[in-house]
This record gives sequence, C-alpha cells and structure tokens, in this order.
Amino acid sequence: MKVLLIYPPFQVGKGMGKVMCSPPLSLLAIAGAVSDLDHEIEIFDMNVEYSYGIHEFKEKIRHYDLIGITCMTNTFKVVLTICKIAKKYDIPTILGGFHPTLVPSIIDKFDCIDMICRGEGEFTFRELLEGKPKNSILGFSYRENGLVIHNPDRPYIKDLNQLPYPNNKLVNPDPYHYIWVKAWVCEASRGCPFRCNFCCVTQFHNGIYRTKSPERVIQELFQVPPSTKLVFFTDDNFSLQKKRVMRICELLQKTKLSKRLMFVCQSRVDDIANNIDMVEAMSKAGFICFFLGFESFKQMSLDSMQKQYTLDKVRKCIDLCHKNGIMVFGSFIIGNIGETVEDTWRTFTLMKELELDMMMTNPITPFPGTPLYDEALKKGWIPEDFRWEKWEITPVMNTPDMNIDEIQDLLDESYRFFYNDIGYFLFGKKLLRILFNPKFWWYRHVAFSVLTNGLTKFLMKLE
Ligand code: B12
Ligand code: SF4
Repeated sequence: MKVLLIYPPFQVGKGMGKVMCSPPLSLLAIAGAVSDLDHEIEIFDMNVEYSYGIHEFKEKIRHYDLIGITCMTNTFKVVLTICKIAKKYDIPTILGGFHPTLVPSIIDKFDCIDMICRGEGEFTFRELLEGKPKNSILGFSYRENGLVIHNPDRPYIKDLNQLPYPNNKLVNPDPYHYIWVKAWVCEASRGCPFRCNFCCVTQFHNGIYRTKSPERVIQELFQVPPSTKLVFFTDDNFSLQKKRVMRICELLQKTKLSKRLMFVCQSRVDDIANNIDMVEAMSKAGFICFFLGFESFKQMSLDSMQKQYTLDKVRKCIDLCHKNGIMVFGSFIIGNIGETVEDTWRTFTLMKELELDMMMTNPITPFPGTPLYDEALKKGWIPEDFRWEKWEITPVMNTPDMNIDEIQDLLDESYRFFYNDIGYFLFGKKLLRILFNPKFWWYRHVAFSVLTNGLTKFLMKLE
C-alpha cells in the first residue's frame, strides 16, 4: 500500500515559519512504528513544500492508497480541505493528533473523514496497516456502511522505551531550523501531571506523565540528522524529575553529545528556581534556552492558575538561567480571566524589567476538551455561531474584562513593545551578558548562523 502522511500548513505561520521550521515529529513517530511492514510510506510537510499549488497538490495525492494527516485545532480547517480533495479521488483518510482525539465527533459530522486515531498513534496505526480487523483496533474510530463506530480507548503506553524510534530519514533535514540554526526535535517524555484549565495536554494524556529512560533519550539523539546543531525537546515539562535530568546531562557529557549539540526545552519556573545544581548541570550539558510558560505576571492570575510561585521566584529563575548562560523564552496568554488591559500592560513592562530574552504571546483560547472550554460555553464567552472548522488561530473569546478586539490589539502591541525596542536589546544588561559571560559561548555560533543564513535568505527575498 502507498501511504502519504501529511503535516498541514500552519494557517498564520508564515511569519513564524520564516524564523523557525520544526520537523513533523508526530508523523516521523508513526512512520517509525511501521517501517518493518511492507508498505511505502512518504511524508509531505506542507510547511516546507509551500510552493505546491492546489493543482500540483491534487496531482500528487491521487497516487496514494491512504492519506494520514496530523491535526491540531488550528489546522482543522485546512485538514478538512485536504480530506475533501482526497474524497474526490476516493482515497481513504485517517486523522490523528490533538483535535481529532479531543473532538472525535468530527467523524460523525464530516463524511470526508474516514478514520480517526485517538491518542497515541504508534500501535493503532501499525495495527491498521497490518490489516487487523477494524472493530478490534483500540483508540480507533471509523466509518462502515454509512455508520460511524468509535472503538474503546487504547490504554496509554506504560513503558515509552517500548516505542519504535522515529523514522528521521523520511524527510530532508535541510529546511528545519530555529532562527536558521539547523534544528531537530526529540521527545523524552509524554504528558504532564498538572491541570492548568486552558491546556489540553492534561486531557490528551489523562494527566499521566511517562518518561523514556535517559539511555533511550541518548540513543534517539544519536539518530538526529548529522547536520543538526540544536535539538528542541518537545516534552511539556522536561525538568520534572531532577534525578533523571541529572542523569541525562551526565550522559550528554559522557557521550560528548553536549559538544556537538545545543538543547532547548520547556520547563517550569519553580523547577528551575528551586534546583540550582540541576540548572548548572544542564548548562554544562549544552542547554542554551528554556521555554517557560509564564502566562502572566499578575500574581492573582498565577495563583488562580495554581502556578504555586510568586514573582520573586520568577526573578530568581531568570537570574539563575542568565548566570548559567541560558536564555529565557517566555510564553504569555493575553486575556487571562480576571485581567484587564492595564494589567496586561503591566505584564509587558515586567517582561523587560525581569530581563526576558525572548517572548511570545497567545490569545486565550478555549481549546475543546479543556475546563476553560466548558466554562466559556456556559458563560457565553464564545460567540454562539463559533465553529472550529472556520477558525484560524485568531482570538475567539471575550472575557469579562476584555473583548476579542482588545485581545488582538494587545497581541500586536506586545511584539511591537518588546521586539521593536533596540535600546532594550543593545543597551540593557543583555549585550554585556552575552559579550562578557563565557557561558554564553554558544551565542556566537547562533549569531554566526543567523547572520550567514538569515541574511542570505533575507537578501534573496529582496530580489
Ligand atoms: C512541538 C510543538 C509545536 C511545534 C510544531 C512542530 C511540528 N512540526 O510538529 C511548533 C513550535 C511549530 C508548534 C506551534 C504551535 N503549537 Co504546538 N506543540 C508542540 C508540542 C510541544 C509537541 C508536539 C509533538 O511533537 N509531540 C510529540 C509527538 C510524537 O506527539 P503528537 O504530536 O501528539 O503525535 C502523536 C499522536 O497525536 C498521534 N498522531 C498525531 N498525528 C497523527 C497522524 C496520524 C495519521 C495518526 C495515525 C496518528 C497521529 O500519534 C503520534 C504518536 O503517538 C505540543 C504539546 C505536546 N506535548 O504534544 C504542542 C501543541 C500540539 N501545540 C499547540 C498549539 C496551540 C500550537 C500553536 C497554535 C501555538 C501558538 N500560538 O504558537 C502553534 C501553531 C502554529 C501556527 N502558527 O499555527 C497545542 C495544540 C492544541 C490543539 N488542541 O490543537 C499543543 C497541544 C500545546 C498545548 N499545551 O496546548 N507546536
Ligand atoms: S500548561 Fe504546561 S504545566 Fe499546565 S497542564 Fe499544560 S503542559 Fe502541564
């Protein structure tokens, strides 16, 4: 059977896509689970192949026997279009990922979707390709004789070391980069034990946190393409288990991977601030940036999100990172419940006062399956005629203190305020830190890459 696995394009990802492009790990993972079967598997990443027009795309997909697509809520609209095209050629479609898992009823509503893989995909996809009877595949929804059948859930994979390795050879590594530094992704754990009310990771993994062994993580790192300079760990909380992180760092040094690769991970403020020795070990092992979901700098919001830390901890966390040559990339939500426009501006000011290196802001979004979604529906914060199949990542809900337009304005303002301030970047402590702290050695490599690759690409675009 010829199978085409599609990673759909991000709707508004063009700006973001210019400064970063991530390999499609979900598809590499499920492809890795079937590489020993007698099927031809191809991956088509539409964030890379955006030169394809609709005619070329139609011409391409008609030659396959099955189309598999990864689907987030923000790509659902374009995924439906792909499914409709596939239907024209009578090619069966299977969706997997966050959106179909959290809203499996989409298969009842849209008859261009033939099958859904709910939850982790490796074993479900394998059983489908092995030809196992559809009614015995767990975590699987399908259409048969005009009826939709939702099979029982598949139990969560207990031992992640049993997972097959992602098949990294199925895509050309050249286009993948983070700010023009050749990049790859690695998954060292799944799930998260916390229950933030806006986050769908809790629902997807049922609050269960599982890890790969440090040895397995190292083996996966040896399989990233040789051109890779930077690895992004996709884990939601990489540093949750200190002992394990310390062991990974020890192995990174022992195997000399820390000399060859730089690492970025997502973490929590308290884990960082409370564990000086872990941060030192991570710095020595090649970690250069922590991506931290601050969400807000208003104490009341932090308390209601049960973050369990104060702004002093935030300050301590950032200082500790900087002392150890680690950059802090903060992520924030605009429109937290109980926050006004003025509160949000206070957060913006604090971003600079606390000396964040990079930041991104997202509109508050009641993703399906989250407690926030139920609350927003009940309280009428989402417009009645709202449909996810029409959504393109713009703000979708009013809050008691802000309307959708104010949220959009604040999103735009946040980037202008933070990134358009040359003084902050050139004359703040930032530059001194980078120039004189030897722990920021890696910055020169990144700056070199950005200058050579970034400038070349920029000049080529000017033609
Ligand atoms: C890495 C990542 C990214 C990367 C994407 C890289 C890439 N090309 O894959 C980047 C940084 C670009 C990104 C961007 C965004 N992301 Co993101 N991202 C993640 C993250 C941290 C990891 C995803 C991952 O690779 N996991 C590892 C793989 C192996 O797991 P997986 O993707 O779940 O795939 C498994 C199953 O889902 C299933 N499966 C998946 N696809 C398919 C397909 C088939 C056919 C089958 C059978 C099975 C199957 O099998 C796989 C193996 O078990 C997740 C959080 C998380 N922990 O999952 C958020 C997450 C997916 N992102 C999310 C969001 C909201 C975004 C943004 C919209 C945020 C923003 N405003 O920037 C943007 C979208 C960009 C845009 N402009 O549109 C949300 C999605 C919510 C939702 N309901 O859809 C998540 C869950 C984060 C969160 N906590 O809310 N993201
Ligand atoms: S926001 Fe982060 S800490 Fe909170 S539930 Fe989601 S992944 Fe866990």
